[in-house]
Amino acid sequence: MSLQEQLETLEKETLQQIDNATDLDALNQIRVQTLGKKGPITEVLRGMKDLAPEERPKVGSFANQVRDTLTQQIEEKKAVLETEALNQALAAESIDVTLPGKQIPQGTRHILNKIIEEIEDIFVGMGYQIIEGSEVEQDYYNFERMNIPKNHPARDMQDTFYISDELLIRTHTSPVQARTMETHDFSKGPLRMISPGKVFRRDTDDATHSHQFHQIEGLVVDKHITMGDLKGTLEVLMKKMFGENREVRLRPSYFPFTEPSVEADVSCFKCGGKGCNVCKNTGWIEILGSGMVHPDVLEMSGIDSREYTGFAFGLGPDRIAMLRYGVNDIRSFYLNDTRFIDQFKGE
Ligand code: 2NL
Repeated sequence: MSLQEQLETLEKETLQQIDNATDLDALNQIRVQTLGKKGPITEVLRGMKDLAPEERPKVGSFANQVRDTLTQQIEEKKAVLETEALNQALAAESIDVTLPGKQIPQGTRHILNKIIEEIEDIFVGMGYQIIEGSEVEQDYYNFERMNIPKNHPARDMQDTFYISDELLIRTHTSPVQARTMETHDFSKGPLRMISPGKVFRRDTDDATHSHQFHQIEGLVVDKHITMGDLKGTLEVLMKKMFGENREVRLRPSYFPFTEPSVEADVSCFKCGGKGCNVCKNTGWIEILGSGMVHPDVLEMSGIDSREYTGFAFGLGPDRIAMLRYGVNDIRSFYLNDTRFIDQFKGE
């Protein structure tokens, strides 16, 4: 077979192969095999030196022509296969944007935190500082400084979890206030603070008691602070929490750290005072304990009780959240069951 004939056969066969190629890999293989350095065309061009000189231009130009034709055909086929591959990928990977998306579950604030933050906002608006302290406390700050010495009967009601004889988890947030009173610089102005946080007691857990619950205590110390300031402050708090028409009633009570001590009631937010199931037909809801800071408590914090007076109160956000949202078991707050808090979404 002459070189010319070999090239014709090669062209014919390769064109057929190109036509048959179904993917880019196969096509690339054809290209390498026919047009590559070790391929037949290179081989033919290399064999030209054995030809008669007058044959060389003819065979050479034919070889180039075959190479150009094959190169062009491969390029064209490549474009076709690439388009096909792209269309296939597009079809396989197509996304139906009209399908409903995957729902990302959205959480909600815990109603207990909602109440706490609401109360914080009210007091920040009246110029109070919010101060959080340690849940682990010394017996000294938790009890002694609150006028509850060892063996005082009030320790019975506030038994707690002891880490050692002198270290415990706090039964109220009062130690935060005791610590603040001893460091406050009264030359810079009065002390106005609230301390929200977790507190602990050795209570048997039932619908209204939990061994861990929350407290927000408030404290104002300055010259000339009176029970009138206390009542006015509580009225602002209750009106903002339960409605403008609420009234506050004070009843005598006892706490070791206040003198005099009072129990504060708010007129019922559900019936307005006529009597209903929320206020147990009394028209009033018991809401917090408070009083004038005991002079001994001031003195123990290094404050001159002849010059300074103060009022303090303590309230339970768990109880307020239960009243507001109609929750009848305090333990629901601590179950970590999202079905519970989800009920109050959007409230
Ligand atoms: C209640 C009663 C109360 C206080 C807390 C207090 C703090 C200092 C000085 C004096 Cl530093 N008192 N706190 C006063 C009266 C009552 O809590 O039944 N809470 C739920």
